[in-house]
Amino acid sequence: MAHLGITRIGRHNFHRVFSFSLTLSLVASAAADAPDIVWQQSPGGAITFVAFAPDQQTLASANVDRYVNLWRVSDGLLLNTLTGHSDQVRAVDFSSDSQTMASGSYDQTIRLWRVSDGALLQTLTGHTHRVWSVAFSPDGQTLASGSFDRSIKLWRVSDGALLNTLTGHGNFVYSVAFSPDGQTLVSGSQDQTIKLWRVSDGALLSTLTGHTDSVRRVVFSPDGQTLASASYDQTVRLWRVSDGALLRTLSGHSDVVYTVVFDPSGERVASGSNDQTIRIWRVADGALLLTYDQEAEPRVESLAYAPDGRFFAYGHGGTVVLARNPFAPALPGDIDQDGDVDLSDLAALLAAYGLCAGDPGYNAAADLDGSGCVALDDLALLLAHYGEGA
Ligand SMILES: [Ca+2]
Ligand SMILES: [Ca+2]
Repeated sequence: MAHLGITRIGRHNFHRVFSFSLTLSLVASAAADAPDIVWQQSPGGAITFVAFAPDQQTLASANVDRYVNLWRVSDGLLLNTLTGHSDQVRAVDFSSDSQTMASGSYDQTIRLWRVSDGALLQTLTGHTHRVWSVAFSPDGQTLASGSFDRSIKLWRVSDGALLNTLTGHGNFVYSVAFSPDGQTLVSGSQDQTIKLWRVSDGALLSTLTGHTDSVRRVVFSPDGQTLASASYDQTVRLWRVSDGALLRTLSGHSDVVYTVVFDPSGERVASGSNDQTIRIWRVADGALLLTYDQEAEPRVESLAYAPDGRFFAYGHGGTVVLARNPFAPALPGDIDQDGDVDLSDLAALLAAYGLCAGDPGYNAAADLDGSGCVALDDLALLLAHYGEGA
């Protein structure tokens, strides 16, 4: 009950701060709010990784207890538990068609699973140390994996054949990710560097230096032009892909940063740290937009944005959480801006129905199409989105 109370207060705080920032064109960065939680589940041991299926039907959470849980995004129902790994599962990723999921484990294997029924499709063996990262290519035909054996391996998904082994990192590989066009692979390592590789032949394209401790996660922006990296040096860094230039260093976390992800718009990154906070930053100028302080809760090791940008998920300790993205694109029809389109919005529209700018009682927020009058087109727009966000 105490937790629910905290959640509720956080949501109110958020709306107050958000309105305030809109009014004064200020950015609220000081408030340590709680996320607006949709659901949370605590299946067992510490959550190590979370990932949404691209169709947003399923959220996967991996944990130290050697299994992966698949959750229904809409309500947090447990759909399946994928067992078989013999040690911690450290990473999961979905194919672009949402039908296949890969998991990487301390047991040195990668497993491919059919999402619909949890059937094990393949077990990929070849790494000689813990697997820390897995990533499907955008076309779903190739899987990349990063391991404590210091190598990156590329596998053919259809038959599990090993296509290439990329070597060059001087220490553990923590993270791998494909560029959106599938041509380039990025990796982050305990050797403090980020490397870019050409997927077609495995050639090393460049090595980005600057972090002063392990690079634990590195990801491409949705447009493929920027990289974000999370490091044990307590910073998040943004890099330009074209020439490897360091664009920005995001400082503020007071302990190691485990993870960083771009939101689907590419305008923000969210980072999770051992300092128990999630921070959301604006890419354009590096401004810290929001800090969620989990306070007594354990570290935040995993984060993911839902593909449509309305939610984000994270693991803290043994709990996997689905929360609303405070910077989600506005829902058409959400007149009172409370995150859903429902009866209160319809009532607000009807109260102003037929009124035009200048009339007493005219409500510009209810004039959804900005025509100057609240009329049938606005009502139709609202009804078309009725029930969304709930
Ligand atoms: Ca509403
Ligand atoms: Ca209108």
